This record gives sequence, C-alpha cells and structure tokens, in this order.
Amino acid sequence: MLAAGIDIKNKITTLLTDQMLKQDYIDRKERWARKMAGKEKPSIRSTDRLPPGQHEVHNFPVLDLGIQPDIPLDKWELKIHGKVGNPVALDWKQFTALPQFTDVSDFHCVTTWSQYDMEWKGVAFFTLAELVKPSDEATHVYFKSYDGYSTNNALDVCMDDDVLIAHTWNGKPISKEHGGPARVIIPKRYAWKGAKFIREIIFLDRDLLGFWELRGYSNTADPWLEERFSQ
Ligand SMILES: Nc1nc2c(c(=O)[nH]1)N[C@H]1C(S)=C(S)[C@@H](COP(=O)(O)O)O[C@H]1N2
Ligand SMILES: [Mo]
Repeated sequence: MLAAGIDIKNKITTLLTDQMLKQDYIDRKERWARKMAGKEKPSIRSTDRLPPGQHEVHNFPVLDLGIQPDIPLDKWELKIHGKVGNPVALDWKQFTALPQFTDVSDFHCVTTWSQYDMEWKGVAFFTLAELVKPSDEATHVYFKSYDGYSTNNALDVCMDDDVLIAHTWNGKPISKEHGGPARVIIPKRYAWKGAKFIREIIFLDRDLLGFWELRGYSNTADPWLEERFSQ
C-alpha cells in the first residue's frame, strides 16, 4: 500500500507541469533573466576564487521549484542510459557500493551567493561513466530529477575531476531541502547545472536544454565568465 502510494506520488511528480510548480517564483526568475540578458560580461575569464558579481555566504541557502520530493532510500533509483554500452538502474545499495569519492569545492549560485569549502562525498561522475560506457557518439548529458527539474551539460564538463553525485555534505547525509538522497555537484558551473534529487542521467549525441536553460539562463554557465543569462 505504502509502496504503491509512493510510486503514484513519484509518477505525479514526474508529470508536474509548470502551473503546479511555484509558477510565480519561476516567472520572476525568468523575467529577471530576460532583463539581465544584455548585461556586460567580463571579456576575460576571472582567475579570482570568488567569481565576478558573487558574494560569500555561510548559511547555504535553499533554492528549488517549491517541491522537495520525499524519496525513501528503498524506493530510490538512479537510471543511467542513452548513448551508452551498458545502461543501468542503480538502487541505493548498488549506488553506495560503488567507489566513494570525497571532494571539497566552492558553490556558486546564479542569484549571486557563493559558499566556500563544501565537502561532498558520493560517486564520481567519472566512475559512473566507466560503469555505463558512453558510446563514441555521446557528447552531452541530460539530468532529470524527482521534482520534475532537468538540466544539461556537455559531456566533457561532467568528466572533470571534481564532478560527483553526492549523498553526503560536510559529513552528513544531504538533507531533503538540499536535494537528498543524492544530487549532482559540478563546481565549475553555476549551481543550477547540478540537479538535486537526481533520478536519471541520459547520455545524448546532441544538446537538449533543461529547465532553466529553456527559461533564459546560460547554457554554458561559467561563473568566471559571468555567463548567467543566454545572450
Ligand atoms: N532538482 C532540482 N535541482 C536543482 C534545483 C531545483 O529546483 N530542483 N535548483 C538549482 C539551483 S537554481 C540551485 S542554486 C541549486 C541550489 O541548491 P541548494 O538548494 O542546495 O542551495 O540547486 C540546483 N538544482
Ligand atoms: Mo540557482
């Protein structure tokens, strides 16, 4: 009964349309992106630790679409498929049995806050790629989440040595509001490029825009080039 209920809830979450998400918040963020799109960007990539236009915070704010899905670990699954030789659907036990990786990185949100020295532990993207064996055609990766969110990255961005699917932050399981049970961390991109509540990773032979990329945000999202909005 409980299991069936959760299944239905997950299906409903997947089918959520914009109207059911926090539409007002989404509209405002979209309008902001449109208004800011023409703004000057630095012509050379900053080498400072703090990217241009950011300020440091210590309170790790929460940003989401107004949905924080409840995913019990025994119902959690991560599907990795698409242009790969060995598609998988990992349950929690299989996921956490993979080689574990810890990395400390800085976190940069497009709304201008950055938090330094975040310690993430999980499975390196590199490890997952070795498991599923991307085909030669694979050039991009599309991420889908339990809250209906999506985002996309070039494959080479995901293959960086600091990218991981994290389940632990600063020594504790990632809380629900921060995207637990597991979330994607891509330190060298604005944080919207890292999907919280990760559910599916799809290797593609072309680019496919995600939730914010379709709503005025940059597709490349390099914080040191201040690539906040699509130009
Ligand atoms: N599934 C999902 N992932 C998401 C989001 C979201 O709404 N849903 N928001 C993104 C944005 S805009 C940011 S800044 C970070 C915020 O992570 P935090 O809430 O842990 O600070 O998650 C990103 N990943
Ligand atoms: Mo964000």
